[in-house]
Amino acid sequence: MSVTAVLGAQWGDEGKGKLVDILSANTDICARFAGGNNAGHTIIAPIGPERLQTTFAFHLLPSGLINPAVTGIIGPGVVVHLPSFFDEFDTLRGKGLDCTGRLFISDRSHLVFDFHQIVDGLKEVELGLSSIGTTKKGIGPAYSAKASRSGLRVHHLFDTAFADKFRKIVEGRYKRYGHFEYDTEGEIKRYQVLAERLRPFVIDSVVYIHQALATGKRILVEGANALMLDIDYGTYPYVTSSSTTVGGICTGLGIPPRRIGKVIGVMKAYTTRVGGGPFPTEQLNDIGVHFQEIGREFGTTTGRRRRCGWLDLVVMKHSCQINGYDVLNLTKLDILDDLEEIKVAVKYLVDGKELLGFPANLETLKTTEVTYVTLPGWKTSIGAVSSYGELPENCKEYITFIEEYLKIPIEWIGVGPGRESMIRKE
Ligand code: 2SA
Ligand code: GDP
Ligand code: MG
Repeated sequence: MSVTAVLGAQWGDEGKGKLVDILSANTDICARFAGGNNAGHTIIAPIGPERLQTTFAFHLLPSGLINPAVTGIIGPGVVVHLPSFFDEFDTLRGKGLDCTGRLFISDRSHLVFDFHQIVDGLKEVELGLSSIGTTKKGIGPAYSAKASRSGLRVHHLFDTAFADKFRKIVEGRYKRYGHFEYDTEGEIKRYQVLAERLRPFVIDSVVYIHQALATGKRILVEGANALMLDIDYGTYPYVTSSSTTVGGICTGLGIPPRRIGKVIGVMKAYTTRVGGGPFPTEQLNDIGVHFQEIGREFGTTTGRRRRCGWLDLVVMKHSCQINGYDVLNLTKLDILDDLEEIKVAVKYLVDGKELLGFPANLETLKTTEVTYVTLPGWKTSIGAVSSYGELPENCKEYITFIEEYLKIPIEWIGVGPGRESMIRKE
């Protein structure tokens, strides 16, 4: 099977980018199927003849592009803010990573405009105390337009009717949100220029991907955001607006389910989330601060401080059921190095009765009591460990506990941010 998928198993920022970068060594094509430039994937890798250790932040472009032999595809399920697309392209080029001629975008991808970003902010203000805590990148408004069949896709940029359609859509936004500062005519002119620059990047991704599959090319699918932010299976409405699950690969890239081979779930050794919404194992105490500080838990896109808490295996079970991971990548295990004891959530109780799944209703979640198991810490630095056998016994016990609970093997273990800090457990 030539399609491998890497998906976020919790609330995002599990370290998907790092695994995608590692797997790219054996990949021909790296493709994104959902989300937009709300995603933020940080990768630390050597580049150029001098092998200079460099930090890259990917938002819209697939992280696999660090390998110069990889072709990147932005699929139809992705929403694209063109100015950000080119900014990212140019920033990468400035760091020595040129993606010219090996990055393509589907003609079916929907466009995110600045007015979507303005509306994103206005919607958050309307929500007041129950705001989602979005990245304000216009993701929700762009997917709303897509679902209500009033969005503009990449191919529309090349139609003579583009300007008229654009004006009509902005008028519609004024009717809904009142007048806001926006230079509609200036935007239309800007998009004429952007469209010309984009032309060589645009493809029919269905044809491209199916030719690639037919000729045995290896495709690596990079998830953005994560299962608990999925529009259907996440903590709705505190979610993003796309299908971040395995199903999103089929709809967002036009790949049939039977062509998807290995599905790898990336999970952090503890839990983080950015923005509002429920977080049953959140630690608003020294432990939470420890994870934030030692784990450097700040947003890659917005710089926001991430909320932190213990590993939640009830969340992980929900995630495993929906995505059917073949194997897992446990990341940031090194961040637990100093802890005396480590807690893991294993059960949710409501009125003393165990819930069989992660509840849909957030009101139910408010009355949920979390049951933890406490495991001993290893109090040793594992940052320099390069094989499973060298890990401290208590650390191995933590890994085994997770594997036995989820009944899924952990194949990859992250012990530091760099490309080299990844243990493969065969
Ligand atoms: P949006 O902007 O409409 O998708 O926001 C909806 C919710 O989804 C969350 N979300 C994220 N959560 C974690 N990481 C994300 N990417 C960046 C990163 C975030 C950043 O990698 O660090 O830089 O702040 C991401 N993108 C969206 C968001 O917090 C809302 O809860
Ligand atoms: P993504 O959105 O899932 O790709 O994750 P992010 O890049 O937003 O956040 C993960 C952060 O953790 C990045 O800064 C990574 O460099 C870092 N990271 C990834 N894996 C590890 C690990 O195993 N240990 C440590 N200490 N840092 C890691
Ligand atoms: Mg991230």
